[in-house]
Amino acid sequence: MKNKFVKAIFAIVLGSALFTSCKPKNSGDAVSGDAAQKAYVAPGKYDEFYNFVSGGFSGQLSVYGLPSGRLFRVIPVFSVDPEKGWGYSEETKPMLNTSSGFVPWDDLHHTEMSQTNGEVDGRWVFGNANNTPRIARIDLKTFKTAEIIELPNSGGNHSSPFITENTEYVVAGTRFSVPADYSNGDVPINTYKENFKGHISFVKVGKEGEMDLAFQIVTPGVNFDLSHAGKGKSHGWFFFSCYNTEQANTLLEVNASQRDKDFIMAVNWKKAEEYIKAGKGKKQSVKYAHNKWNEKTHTATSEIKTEVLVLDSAELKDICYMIPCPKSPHGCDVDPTGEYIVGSGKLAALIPVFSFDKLMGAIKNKQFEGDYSGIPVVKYEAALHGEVQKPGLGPLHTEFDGKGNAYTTFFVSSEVVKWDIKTLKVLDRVPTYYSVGHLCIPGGDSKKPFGKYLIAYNKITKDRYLPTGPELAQSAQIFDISGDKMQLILDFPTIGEPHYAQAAPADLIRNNGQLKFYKIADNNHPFVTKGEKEAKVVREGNKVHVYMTSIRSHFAPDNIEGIKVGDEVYFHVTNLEQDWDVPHGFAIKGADNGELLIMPGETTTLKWLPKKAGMYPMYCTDFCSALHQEMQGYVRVSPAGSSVPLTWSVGTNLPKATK
Ligand code: K7E
Ligand code: CUA
Repeated sequence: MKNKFVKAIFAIVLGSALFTSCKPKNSGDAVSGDAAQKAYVAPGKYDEFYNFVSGGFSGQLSVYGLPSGRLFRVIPVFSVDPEKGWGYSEETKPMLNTSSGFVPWDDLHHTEMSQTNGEVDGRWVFGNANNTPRIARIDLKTFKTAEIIELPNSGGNHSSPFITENTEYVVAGTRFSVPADYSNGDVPINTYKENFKGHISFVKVGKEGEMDLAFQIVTPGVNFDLSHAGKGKSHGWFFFSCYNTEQANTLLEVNASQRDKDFIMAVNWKKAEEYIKAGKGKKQSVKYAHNKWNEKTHTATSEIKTEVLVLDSAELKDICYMIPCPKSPHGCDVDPTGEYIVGSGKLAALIPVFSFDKLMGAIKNKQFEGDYSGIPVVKYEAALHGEVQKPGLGPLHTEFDGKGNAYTTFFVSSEVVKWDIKTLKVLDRVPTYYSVGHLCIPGGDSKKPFGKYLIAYNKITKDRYLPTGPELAQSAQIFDISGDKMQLILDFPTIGEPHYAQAAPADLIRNNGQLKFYKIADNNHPFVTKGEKEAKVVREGNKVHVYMTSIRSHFAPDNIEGIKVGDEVYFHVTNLEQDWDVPHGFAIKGADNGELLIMPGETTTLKWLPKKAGMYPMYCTDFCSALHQEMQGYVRVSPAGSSVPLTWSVGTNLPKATK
């Protein structure tokens, strides 16, 4: 009892340390002479790497250049973005559909790029939605979200979206265990131990990137935190860190910090595939949305699916194994050879490194210390390669440089520590400003890291930037890691809160067939207007469809009369341009949504509900030519029941309408 109390106090003290973190010494003089030169990318020159950074609670993904830290683009993923009309145009709304309806926000923590043979291939980047569990695929030819799949039986899709070495699967584990969707969830919360279950999802990725929820594995109720696929020799396995193996349902900061060790769960997914083939999966009825963007119709569709195959980890004894891992592990990282698995206990004072070969031996020789709700628990020492002693405080995440070194972030002691994977010796440490979370080395979680730079993503900037009111910037810091010692070369503020990130050589993406514009001839949007002559306005009851075109520097039509209060007006704007980087925008006064930003050759729709009779200007929002400011028009709105005829024109005066 007393011991428990002491433990609780310890947890609280450590908890507040986690909260505040310490400021490293010598924070002022960390930048040395040639840093500016190393981060400098001359005007007109390209960066060496693209950096895809999660936006955390912004729900977006942002794209920066390395080593300049220049921001190129914010890609809307799980959150609406009026800048691009994402979630505001009729075509994009289905992308944010879920089994709970339209969900216009989420929390994106992890990005993961597609791989071929364990190497980053530059085709897609995946992102997770934490809150309403989803996985998105972003197409790197268009830098656009192409697909979103929802995950049933989950709550808090945190250990996601990590992929296997040939992008066979994108894999996700639930953070919150919950009663499965196919069971009765209306149960007392304190029945966690009986009723709450974990589910991990295997989403198959097709040749064109199309996702399909292949199967799930049901596990005991714990919190899955992070994961990574095995690679090379460990290809076919997946590793998930889990905490709250105490199965607490309240005050987790104390109650989920009781056990000395939680687990890394090793999953033999090749075996799971065999069981699925052998018909061992149970069909469960669930509801989840699957949303796809179509590049020909320039429109998203959302389909609600109703079934998933579930394998039971307690029944099928040889797909899941628990490896004890000290103190609420967070990061779970696999080195480029696939041999070493690094667990980072948030409350641990050491880093355990497990050996895949030893794990296989331990499983073969049944070196178990019992089971955890039916899942065999491998003996800690039997799977352990060794421990990094006294590396720092609060290890979170590890990346690799491909030269035998690992780099781990420490939130509490605010530093990045470099250590040797084989000898487990600490080689170097540098302070971060401050409270680093994730880090990224280009290709740093693949078989072939590109090394050179390390980016630390920090939670707190305190005194690093000019103050901006109650909330200060979050930031990234770039270190040159080409030498023996890490060298800080640049700080840059980020959009949203950065968590995990990926980086790839610029050429890989620049030369992957970047789309410059959509061919107007291939535009199959149901409301496309392929030339100005086809522009028209069609009334169907109270619905009015405006078939509109945009080209430098006018809309057709640009004068519309005969719209009435009570109408539902749809502006289907086709951008007729056939040239790179000539979007047009569209906005109309009083519209209760965003603008449209229409790419060349694309058709996009704005829904507008005029509420009052009057004159409504509309205009192009993107400075497209010298006469952009002339790119405008008027819509006349008359009272409901008015007899003003429906007319439209461009370049001619409308006939005088009757009163
Ligand atoms: Cu460490 Cu949500 Cu990946 Cu952030 S998580 S730091
Ligand atoms: Cu089109 Cu401005």
